[in-house]
Amino acid sequence: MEDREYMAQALELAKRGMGWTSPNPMVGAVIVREGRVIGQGWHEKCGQPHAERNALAACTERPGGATMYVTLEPCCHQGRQPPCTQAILESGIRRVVVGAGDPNPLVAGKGISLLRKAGVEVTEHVLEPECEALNRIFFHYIRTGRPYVAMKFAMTLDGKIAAPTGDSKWVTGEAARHHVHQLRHRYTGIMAGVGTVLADDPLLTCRLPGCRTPVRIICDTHLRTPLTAQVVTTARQAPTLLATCCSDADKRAPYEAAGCQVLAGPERDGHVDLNWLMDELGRREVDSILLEGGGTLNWAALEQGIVQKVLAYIAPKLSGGREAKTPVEGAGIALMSQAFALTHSSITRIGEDFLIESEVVPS
Ligand code: AOF
Ligand code: ZN
Repeated sequence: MEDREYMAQALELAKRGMGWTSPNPMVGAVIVREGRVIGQGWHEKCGQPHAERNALAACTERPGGATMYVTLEPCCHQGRQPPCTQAILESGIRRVVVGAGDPNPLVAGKGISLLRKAGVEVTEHVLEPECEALNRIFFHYIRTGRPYVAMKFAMTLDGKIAAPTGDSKWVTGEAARHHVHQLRHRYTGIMAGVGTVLADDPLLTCRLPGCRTPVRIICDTHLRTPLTAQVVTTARQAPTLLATCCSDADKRAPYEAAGCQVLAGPERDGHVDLNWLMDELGRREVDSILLEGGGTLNWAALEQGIVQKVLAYIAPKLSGGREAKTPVEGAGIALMSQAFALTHSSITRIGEDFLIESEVVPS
């Protein structure tokens, strides 16, 4: 087998950590000697051993002289875990094949040069685009200190997220809705606006078995979330954070008593300043957010430049109605030439519906 094939195997292993490793990356490692896989492992959970140590621990033969395939540059710093470079050197591994470099400033090429200086042969950039794509969230978070934001919405083919009456159960079919729950498992936070809470009283949790519970972030400028809303009454089972501009301690107290965290900050255009909020959430190790906003919050998020990805579920049906809600509202752009540009678009069929995924071109 070639380097690329073993790296593909390491990538598949890395994906097993999906949803559990944040704010760490997903990493997989395969150890090969004379065409035989003698050990493999992946980073299973943040705070637990890295992929390289798991692969070494799983070796069925002594790894001296073998080759290690790893999707991310081995770390050389002491974090929650000891440096992987040290484990590699102690094991006697002779060659390391790396997928992507680690942009963490504590590593950033130093892991690879340390191995080379110690006499280990290092081959870089094997399946690099795939290895980078796997960790878009980690790469964004480690570079900016802010969460990677994916805007998700479901609409009819004529661009409505609800009927003119406001009814929205359901725009997409069961398969697409199941897919959204899988997404919720992958993101550390789910964000919605108070308008969505008032209209739908959503639970905003992941309801798949064995799923991680995301933190629910509600943008609520004037603290209008009802104390009877599900996101408040269930705050002790799944964390809820209310982001507000209201600094009135008396108004905040009942939410805090119900187990919610209330973050008060500056206002921008009459709403919570989303750039401030992203900095605050990044500091709390929220590396990723699934934005399930209505049109107002979605527009504000786009306009304030905090969105990295768009996930549009499109149902092959028509609603009509001039007043029916659309996914992105606000003032909108003046000229089509000013539209937010999207790139790397792909389309997938999910049941009867379609999912278009695109990345936002930074402006
Ligand atoms: C690797 N292999 O499997 C992972 C790496 O706090 P720690 O010790 O877990 O370190 C986290 C950092 O280590 C993280 O920011 C990233 O740079 C790297 N993650 N490195 O060699 C792994 N998960
Ligand atoms: Zn490591």
